[in-house]
Amino acid sequence: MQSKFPAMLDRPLILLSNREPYEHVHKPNGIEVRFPAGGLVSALDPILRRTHGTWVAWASGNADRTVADDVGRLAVPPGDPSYTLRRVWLSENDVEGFYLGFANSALWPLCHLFVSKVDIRRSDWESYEHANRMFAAAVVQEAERVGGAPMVWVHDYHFALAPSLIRPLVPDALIHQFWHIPFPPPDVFGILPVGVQNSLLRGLLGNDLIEFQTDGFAWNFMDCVARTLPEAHVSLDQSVIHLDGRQTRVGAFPISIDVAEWQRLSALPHTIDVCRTLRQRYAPRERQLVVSVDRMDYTKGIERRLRALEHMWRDTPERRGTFTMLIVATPSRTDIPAYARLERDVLEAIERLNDEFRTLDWTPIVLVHENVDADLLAAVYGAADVCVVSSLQDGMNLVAKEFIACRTDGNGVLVLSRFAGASDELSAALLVNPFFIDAFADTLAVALDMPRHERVERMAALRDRVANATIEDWLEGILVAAEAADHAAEGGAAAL
Ligand code: GDG
Repeated sequence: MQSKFPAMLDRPLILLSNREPYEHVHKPNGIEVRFPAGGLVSALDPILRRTHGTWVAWASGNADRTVADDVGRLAVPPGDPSYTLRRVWLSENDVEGFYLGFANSALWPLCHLFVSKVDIRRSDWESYEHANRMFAAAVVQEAERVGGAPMVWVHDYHFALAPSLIRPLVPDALIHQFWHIPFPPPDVFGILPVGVQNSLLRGLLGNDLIEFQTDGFAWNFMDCVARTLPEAHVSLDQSVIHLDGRQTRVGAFPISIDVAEWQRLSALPHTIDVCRTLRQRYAPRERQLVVSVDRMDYTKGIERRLRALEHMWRDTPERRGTFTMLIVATPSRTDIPAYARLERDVLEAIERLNDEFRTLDWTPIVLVHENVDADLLAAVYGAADVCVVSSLQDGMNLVAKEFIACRTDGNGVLVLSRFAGASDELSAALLVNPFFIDAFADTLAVALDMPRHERVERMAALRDRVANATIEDWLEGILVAAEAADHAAEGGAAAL
């Protein structure tokens, strides 16, 4: 494994993300450790374990202070420590303005093209600036602690300003950023106040390299820079932007999963037992099982999925009772009104559909609305005849890849939104437009009726793709590009 990361071994790694990989919370029986759900943490924790670096993140747990030292450091994973977690404390005001406010009520909906959900408040923006300064200061401190010329790897839309704040204070650092979510086209980006647009883009251009999930998002970013910052020089054909005597490279690096880990989870005796129980309970005899796994987020198209099911059961009554829909929807950002509304609407819709279509021996939709362990997810993936990913916009979508990795039996159908970044790679899935409800229902029917030889053929193609583009391959690709950006920066002044 180590041999795949030669470049990273040269520089100590400091990773910055909003979400921390381990959160400590007070429980009646003492302090409990939680592993927050979400694509970012699932993808990056294995990398930190292998590289023994430092992860700087927001201390979100109410017992986080108790288990960290005075500065906020502790060794993780608990019980088997291999890297340093540096926690950053945010006040309630910071959480409100930076996290719930500008990051998740302005940037998140903006980047996912939900313009009607974008809320811009001056105080949220000021809070975003303040939080970026605090996290950047923590990164600088960690850089001083570890010494040498670090590789600072910033993650996501919470920290668009951090790179240009860190750069002058750690001049030897190689700084790059992975943008996990879509990047919007200029017309949508232009909804932000002009000063905010400038700050965000200039902040991001403090990076040596910016990694997006797809070419489309990388082009959107370059387009936004070209239109917003006339003083920047954007070279589209070379994917390089020059500004203020520095250069930033831009590229597409589709994220993936730890395939071996998901295969290990799916082979555990406990997982196999749960898988069998799920089938006995929800898919007895000829009945099929359709599953979905998401954070409860309006970008994931959960409501559209329910509408497609309703359409199908109403229009083709003979389909009733032929399959059960198991929805795992993990609570997420419940303090934001749009999320609280979504949760209420989804729960109501499920209750209504179950009331309307249920029979004596069939409950149409089963909802698991809690954070579950990864081995249970592996059991859900393994038990499914069909897995549905219906995102309205999605940077990548790891669930699609996890489902494929868990299908060591070579069976199972993936129905995948063409608005998820994953659809660029997973063309052997049944691609669907979740906005077009009739066609969505038709595609579900095709998935349910697919002959075995076609399921197996498609799954073989999907498994081939995922096996050849794992999280290690993703990391290697980024490190090679970061190293190239590093060398280019050394000779960069001459090139200008
Ligand atoms: C962002 C981008 C991009 C879900 N519920 C539970 C749980 N999960 C895990 C899944 C999967 C992850 O959360 C969800 O990943 P996604 O990729 O679907 O989505 P986001 O959280 O929105 O992530 C996305 C990703 O970043 C990576 O770059 O793909 O486009 O939006 O790994 O398994 N995990 C556990 N319990 C749950 O209840 N343990």
